[in-house]
Formats: sequence, structure tokens, C-alpha cells
Amino acid sequence: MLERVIGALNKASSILILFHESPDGDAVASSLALGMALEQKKKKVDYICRDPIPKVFSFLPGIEKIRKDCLLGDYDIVCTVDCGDVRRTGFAERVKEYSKHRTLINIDHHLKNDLHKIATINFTNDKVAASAELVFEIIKALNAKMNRDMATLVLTGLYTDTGGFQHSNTCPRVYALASRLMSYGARLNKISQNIALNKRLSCLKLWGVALSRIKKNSYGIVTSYVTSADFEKFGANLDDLAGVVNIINSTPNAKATMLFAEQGDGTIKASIRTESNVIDICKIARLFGGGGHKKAAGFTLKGRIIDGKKSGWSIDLTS
Ligand SMILES: [Mn+2]
Repeated sequence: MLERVIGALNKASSILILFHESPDGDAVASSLALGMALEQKKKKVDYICRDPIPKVFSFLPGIEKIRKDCLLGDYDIVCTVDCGDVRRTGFAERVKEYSKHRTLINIDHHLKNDLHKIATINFTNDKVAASAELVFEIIKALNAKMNRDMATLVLTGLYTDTGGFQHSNTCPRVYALASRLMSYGARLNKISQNIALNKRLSCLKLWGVALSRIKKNSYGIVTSYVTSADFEKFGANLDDLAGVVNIINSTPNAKATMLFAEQGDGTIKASIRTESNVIDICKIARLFGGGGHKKAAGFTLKGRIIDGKKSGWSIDLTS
């Protein structure tokens, strides 16, 4: 499949790179790395994402190039990166239409999904830790020169999707690639400074609330929640919540962790994590119309959180 991807990219003169809504580090950084390699090959490259890019990623080289919208038809190729599902591209109808007549390349490490069915070429592998690993292979096969910025971008994807090399998808291959990227000059220190450290005060206070509400039931399922009122109280936003679910999941003997957050628009975002090899939480997320990976997934519900204080909390799905 790699040869087909390279063949198509070499022939194209303009390429649109599209990555998933509520973007994470892997989506943003892998897309920018791929684009940088293609720009080196004198291609016209644009980047789109439906949602705003979280501020923690502002240090990434090329971040200012990402746009909110554009006409897909203007490009010879559309590459979707890390999307998981056509719905998550944020432009489902347009991507479906585009794929009927033009070349759609799907680069992803999520399990086979509907994007898989409509793409002209799939360069996918759900055994790798991050889309960044796949993008690295493409960059190499394009014979692009791996510079410091590109290496930093690929390493950012690897870093974020392995939770800073802590999740169970961190394997010898991941470390070997990280080592290679650092030998190209990738700035690991800058990545960890920006992503893991340097938390805003509002973010830490929000985490405090989420952590204080941890409950573990008799099945070993750990839950917590944050409400719109919490976000308002601390001047925090949804981006600030990223990462705390992993800390909650460090509860001893937790089978799985679920964090519910009101998004302020009448919906609740649920993030699920597990370190167990026998539970596939992506299947749970899919039951609710969401998706993700075996060990990190999520979904969205319509409703609101009722904070019952002493009597506990619940989710009201009727509102
Ligand atoms: Mn990813």
C-alpha cells in the first residue's frame, strides 16, 4: 500500500490534508509533518480541521497554516489523517462525494471503519501506536529530508498518543522510532514542556475538581465528572480537561475509567480509558455512537449532569 500512496502523492500537485475534529496531538502533528515533507517535494499543501486547534499545540512548526474550511474539489488528493471515521473528518458529506471521483488517501491507526470503505488508498495499521508512525514511513518513502521540525512533529504524535510513553502501546518499536527522531534533532524537551508541563492554573483547578469526585464501583469502574458550572468557575475550557482522565485511570486496580464532561451545548463528552488487555472500550464507545481505540475511546451523549452532592450524581438524558 505504501507504494501506491507514494505513487499517487508523487503524481499530484495539490494535496489537502484533513484531520479529525476535536484534534489531538497525533492528528495535528502528523498532518503537519506529512505536509512539510510534501512541501519539500514542491507540492501545494493545505491543512484543514473543522475545530479550533488546542493552544498547547501552538509551539508546533507550521501550526498557523491550518485552516477551518476550503473546497475539497480544488485538490488532486485529499489525505485524511488519524480520523477513525468519516464522520470525524467534520466534512463527512463532502469527503464521501470527493471519494467518488477523486483520490482519497486514508492514513490511520484506528480500527477499520467506514472511511476505510470509501478511500481510494488505505494506508492503515491498527497495530501502531500513532498515525505519526505511518506518516514517518511515508516521509521516508518520499525521500524527503527529515529535518529538526519534521522530527519534532512526528515525535509529538508519538508522544501524545502514548501518553508521554506511558500507555501500554509503548513498545520497543516506539522507543526505537523516538530515538531515531531525536537523532534527527527532535525537541523532546520542548514537547514535554508544552504538552505535559506548563498547565494553566484554570486547568489544574479543573483537574482538582475532577480528581476530587473520583468514585470506584464494585466492578472496578472508576468515574468522575465535570459540569459546565465547573468550567465557568475556573475559566477553563474543554482543552484543559485533556490528560486528567489518564490520571484518574491510575486509580489502583481500575478496570476502566470514565470521565463525563458537560460541553456547554447540551451534550456530555465521555472519555474512557483502560489499561486492561481483555477489555475493548472502543466497543463500549461504539454502542453510544462514539469510537477510538481498544484502550482509549470516547463518545458524546445528549443530556446534562445532575450534581446531587451527597446523594451522588447522575446523567439526565431527557434534557
Ligand atoms: Mn492517533
